[in-house]
Amino acid sequence: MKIYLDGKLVSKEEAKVSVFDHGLLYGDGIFEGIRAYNGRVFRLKEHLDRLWDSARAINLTIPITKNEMEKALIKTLIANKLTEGYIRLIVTRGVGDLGLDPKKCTEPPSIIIIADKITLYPEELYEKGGEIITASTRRIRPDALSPNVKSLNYLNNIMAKMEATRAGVMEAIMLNSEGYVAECTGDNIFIVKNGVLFTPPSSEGALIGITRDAVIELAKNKLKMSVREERMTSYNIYTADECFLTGTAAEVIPVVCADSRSIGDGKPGKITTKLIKEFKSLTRLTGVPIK
Ligand code: PXG
Repeated sequence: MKIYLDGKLVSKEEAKVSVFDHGLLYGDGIFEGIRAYNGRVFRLKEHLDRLWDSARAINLTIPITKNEMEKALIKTLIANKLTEGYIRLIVTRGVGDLGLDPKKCTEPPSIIIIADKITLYPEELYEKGGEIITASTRRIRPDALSPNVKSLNYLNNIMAKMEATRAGVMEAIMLNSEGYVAECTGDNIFIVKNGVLFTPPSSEGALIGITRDAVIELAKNKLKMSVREERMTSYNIYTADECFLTGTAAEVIPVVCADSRSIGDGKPGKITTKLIKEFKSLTRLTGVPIK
């Protein structure tokens, strides 16, 4: 396995960062999780735009251009002979001292690109649907830290994920500080009610997921559905006709049970199934070629 680290492709063993990197000391840095399908990188421009927005929001200057980042990413995929897989882009604040102040980071931000085969959710989950719970861990308030900054600090999401694991379910709903549904720990959440697709807006604490955007487009353009970004409560989830999650890793995954309530008829919904099919074909036919 070859890892891109600050302009060089190195082995897994050589791919090390300093203990004084503020990415480690403070979670001061940003990342993206991207996927390649069938020899193409899915929505690469959108991922790079989001990474650059995260950087701008935390006042971090990425020391290369988007074009150079794209080239480095493609080079990493080719070096690992991957035409499908998961790509993690990481930019840390860089090496500094033990103080918080990023001005003390004397070396430029570290750029890391890891490309690997993806560990998928079991196929059975897509066919039968999965179960979720509501975590007691709340999403950080969007007025404290925007959910759109994909920072290296995922602690509250990790604590919520541990609650899901402890409960033996695939994911956990995270509520915002007011108790409204924000999203899941690494996925966005959607419901279908009376033929309309609903998902919480970013102002409720949801990351504007790239998969979320793709699914909204597919619902509008291919399924001719009305889509509403609206505040929702647990009640809306429990009484939904259908529910599903979206994310780069999970793609579109049906939810058939939430907090022990069966959703709809307890099977993946018709609209969910159609969206899974549309999303599959979109990922196979579009994207930046790996060459
Ligand atoms: N919400 C959060 C909090 C996320 O971290 C999503 C939604 C979905 O966004 P995309 O753009 O992927 O459709 C994410 C996704 C993983 C993993 O390995 C995924 C994410 C972060 C860390 C790990 O499943 N981000």
